[in-house]
Amino acid sequence: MEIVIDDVIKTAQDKRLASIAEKVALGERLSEEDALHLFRSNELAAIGQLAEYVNRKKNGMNAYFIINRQINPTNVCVYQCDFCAFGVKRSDPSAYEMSLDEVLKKVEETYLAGGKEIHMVGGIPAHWGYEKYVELVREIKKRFPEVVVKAWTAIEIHHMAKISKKSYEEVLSELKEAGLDALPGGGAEIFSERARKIIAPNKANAQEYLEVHRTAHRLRIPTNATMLYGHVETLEERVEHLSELRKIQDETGGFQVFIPLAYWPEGTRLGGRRTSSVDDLKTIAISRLFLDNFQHIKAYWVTLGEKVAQIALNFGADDLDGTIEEERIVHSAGTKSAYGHSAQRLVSLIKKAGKVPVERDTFYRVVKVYD
Ligand code: V47
Repeated sequence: MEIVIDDVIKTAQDKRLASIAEKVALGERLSEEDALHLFRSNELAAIGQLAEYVNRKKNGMNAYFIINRQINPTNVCVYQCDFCAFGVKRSDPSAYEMSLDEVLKKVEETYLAGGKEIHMVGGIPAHWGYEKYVELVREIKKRFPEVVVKAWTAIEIHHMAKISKKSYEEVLSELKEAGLDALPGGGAEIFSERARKIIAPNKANAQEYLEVHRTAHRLRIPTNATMLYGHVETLEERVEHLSELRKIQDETGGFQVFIPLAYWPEGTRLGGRRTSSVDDLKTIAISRLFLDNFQHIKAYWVTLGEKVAQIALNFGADDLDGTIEEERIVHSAGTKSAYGHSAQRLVSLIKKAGKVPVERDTFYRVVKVYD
């Protein structure tokens, strides 16, 4: 179905929405005030239509997924952020650490099943030295050179720099040399200093997160970006977060995809409530509209749930992430989605959303089109 923006312009009850629709039709950049207006608006269908108009211009009818696996080598973490139910102290009965062999076994299973990507992040244990992070990457790449290693968040990179007394550039160059291909977007949470102080006061701050990504881009390591929303942040703080990312993307062009992450409260010290589906869809759509310099917006089925993720593919998103196999971080916080999905299931979700399923690699190169 073709999306006609004129309908939105003509039928919008609200004048500001009509003028935003005009900007979208002309391909003009939205301002922070525009984004805030959309967050405060109840015109969900119109906002979704505008976002989907932009998405189809950028990505046509394609909706991407990847055959991948998440590996979290440990849940032991010094930071103990209040929004996170995954990281525990080393003394906690649920604490675990995988051996190198255990990690390699998981990579092998994925490789044999046609997997294209290992997404590896974890807690940050005080007793791990810098070499441990490099070794995990090096050993995976040595045994499975065809597998793309997307590993370690900016928070982990910052931590490695701290304990090794190296610069971000040195750490990232050494990891790249060991086989690191890309950085995932985790750890961004929310950039606002006020909100970060409440939910994650101890770990790398926003400027440090952004500097790691900037450095990675300079070294030609592509990265992803995230935003955790639905906890203590205000709508203004969400817009500020998107705006920071848009500025860096203008400078470097190194971000591949933006992933809004809906907060799940179960088992966290922060508590609170789940986001509504309306908020989830609006956040996806506004991200698509505001981040005009990002090619892809991911509807992460783990945090959104499969059904909302499927609808999000008609609200501006063009990617579902992947098969994942065993997601642990958001499951610790109560998500009801599956731990992993078969490629066939993702293909079916995408087809039923009216889109063309496209299997991709980490860098959004097409592996297979399911016509
Ligand atoms: O950084 C932690 C989030 C992130 C909770 O780059 C929570 O392609 C919801 O970043 N409720 C890790 N979310 C996941 C992540 C990610 C996932 C998929 C793809 C990519 C990518 C990145 O999970 C953490 C944090 O922001 N998280 N606790 C929670 N209670």
